[in-house]
Amino acid sequence: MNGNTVINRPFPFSARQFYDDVVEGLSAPLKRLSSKYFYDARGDEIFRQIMQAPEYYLFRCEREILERQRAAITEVLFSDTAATDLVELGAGDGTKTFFLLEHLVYRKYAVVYRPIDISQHILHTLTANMQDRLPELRMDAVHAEYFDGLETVMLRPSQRVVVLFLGANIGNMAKEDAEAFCRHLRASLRPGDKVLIGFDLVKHPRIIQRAYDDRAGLTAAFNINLLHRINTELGADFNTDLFEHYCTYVPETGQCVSYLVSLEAHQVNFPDRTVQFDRDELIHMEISQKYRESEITDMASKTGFLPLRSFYDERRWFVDVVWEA
Ligand code: AVJ
Repeated sequence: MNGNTVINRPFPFSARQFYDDVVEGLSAPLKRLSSKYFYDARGDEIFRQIMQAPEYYLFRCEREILERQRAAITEVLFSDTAATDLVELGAGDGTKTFFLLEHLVYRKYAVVYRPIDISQHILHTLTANMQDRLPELRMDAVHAEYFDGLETVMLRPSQRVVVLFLGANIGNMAKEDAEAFCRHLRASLRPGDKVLIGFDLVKHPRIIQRAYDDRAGLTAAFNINLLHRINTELGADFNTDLFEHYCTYVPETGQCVSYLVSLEAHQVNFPDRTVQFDRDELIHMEISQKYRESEITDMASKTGFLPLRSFYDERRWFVDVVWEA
């Protein structure tokens, strides 16, 4: 049971799928690439540096919540001691989740930790870290996209399920997509199952803008790295010097959007086609949606969840909500 290995079921995406997505995105009138492809080994590394960047407050806010309020969070999430599958969507290296897991192990809760991530590389790091720091923790990592992974986990005989969706990962979806996501999540759960979702809250626009435009250029490198990945894995010939990262935050919509801007007219070759770029043409790379409290409550009621409690950091810049299915 406690194999502590990374399980590859089902494979998250094939090179074919990646190629098709990239070609489709770059053929659209407004070119786009999906931020879900940011996380190769190098992307994982850059993201871990972003989490340490002074401008990227999200990580520190949520760490504060999970570190200081883990007892209260555990009480709401695990109201009794029934055996539970603790599923985490987009677990990453588990630095913040560790605080919760440590508490659960210490209090001898009957949980199996089932982290799901699109990056096989980070799951190996996560598994090694947990094995090292919490050897008694029962865990099985699943290399998959969110719902494929969740489906795999839900195939198991009926244990209670708690789903963690931390870090404002939900922000990578536009609001309508996040709503569809929550509806789907609710449909995958049984009444009484619970979720803990991390939302980044609206705040002074400059603070948000800077989090995605750090002085050290980590966010820029994070975006540019996807072009390198496309070169390496799909045989394209992007010249990354011809692209610059640009990001803008619009307070009315709560959307922070990242782009790569083509600095000159040029073309990029793929094995079976070429893609034309105009000067100043954009590639839409990533959305990081920020939420008002009322929007979060609305999201719960529209998607069939009952809000139980909200946990904030001291500055109220970030919230982890517990909802019941
Ligand atoms: C991991 C999706 C939460 O949108 O804040 C960080 C990714 N992108 N800096 C975010 C990210 C640029 C991050 N999430």
